[in-house]
Amino acid sequence: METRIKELRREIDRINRELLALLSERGRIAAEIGRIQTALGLPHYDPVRESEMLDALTRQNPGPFPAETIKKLFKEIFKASLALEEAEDQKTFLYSRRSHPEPTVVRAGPAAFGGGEKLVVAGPCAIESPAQMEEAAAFLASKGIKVLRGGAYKPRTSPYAFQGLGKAGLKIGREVADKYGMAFVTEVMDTRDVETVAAYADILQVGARNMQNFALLKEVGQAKKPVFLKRGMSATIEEWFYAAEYILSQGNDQVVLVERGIRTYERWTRNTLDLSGAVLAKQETHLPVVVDVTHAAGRTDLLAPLAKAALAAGADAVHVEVHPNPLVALSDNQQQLDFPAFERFLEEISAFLGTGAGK
Ligand SMILES: [Mn+2]
Repeated sequence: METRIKELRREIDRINRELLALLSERGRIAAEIGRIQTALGLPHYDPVRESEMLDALTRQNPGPFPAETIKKLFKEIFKASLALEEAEDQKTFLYSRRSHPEPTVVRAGPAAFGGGEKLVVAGPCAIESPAQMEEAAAFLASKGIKVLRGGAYKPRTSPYAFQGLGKAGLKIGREVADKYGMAFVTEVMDTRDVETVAAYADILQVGARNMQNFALLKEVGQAKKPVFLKRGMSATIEEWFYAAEYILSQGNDQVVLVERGIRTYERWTRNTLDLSGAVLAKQETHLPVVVDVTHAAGRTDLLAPLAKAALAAGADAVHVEVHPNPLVALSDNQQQLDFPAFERFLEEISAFLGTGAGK
């Protein structure tokens, strides 16, 4: 009897090998279909085709397995084939680490994002006057900060709130950044302003409210400048990556992803910092990642703990708003740090910055 079992098991082994060979052949053909579908812009999943195949298989099923078992087994095969087709697609995304295993380093003035150095991006929410920016830049530069922020065009919830100084603000930002050897990052909100902003800024910022402004994404994709792409407050991680793809597909590979908190039911913080989003951005893409703790938290007491967590989790930089006199700031005055508070912030996070800014 035992010899008989051995004999039959040899048969099973042979059939396993044949099944494996057939599965592999099926997988190769499914992947080929997937590539053609991708080229034609057709979806991979076709529920009608799937149910037709299952119907045919249950009709032709000779047993001994019941129809339900055959369905279950083949559904698993279909699922694995679909995953194969979708994985092939992801390879073609420009943002994906699969298509670009080496991390992208984005250089702006004295700063390099994604090259291992941990950076702090800091500055006032809005550019309000030459004196305010001079004071902020002089202080920040003395602390080793290499990237100065400041908004010249401000997206405000109310159309009657301070809208920014526009081109005059850009000039102020450029002048003080040059004076202190810093890179200057500022937001561009309108396709009509991209050329002007690019003439003054080292980094163009696409704000959270514009993350899916596809015309703007294409326009900054054509500007030959690094881009800070903030995650929309209600955007999924995938939508954020697709927004980056818009910029990359225009030939601009200098994209930095900025996590700035997403809108949840929580009211004790302005937004909810999605640290897993930042970590996934590092894992799934080759782009540098910045965590904007100011807009994520909306309150100053959380900035240092969140910044430490972000840097420990692999973020390339943290972004924080600093104002010479936050109480009189024309925007976001509840969440900007004054100079002594920024010094304490830097001290608290310094162990997580390595040899970068703040040391
Ligand atoms: Mn702000």
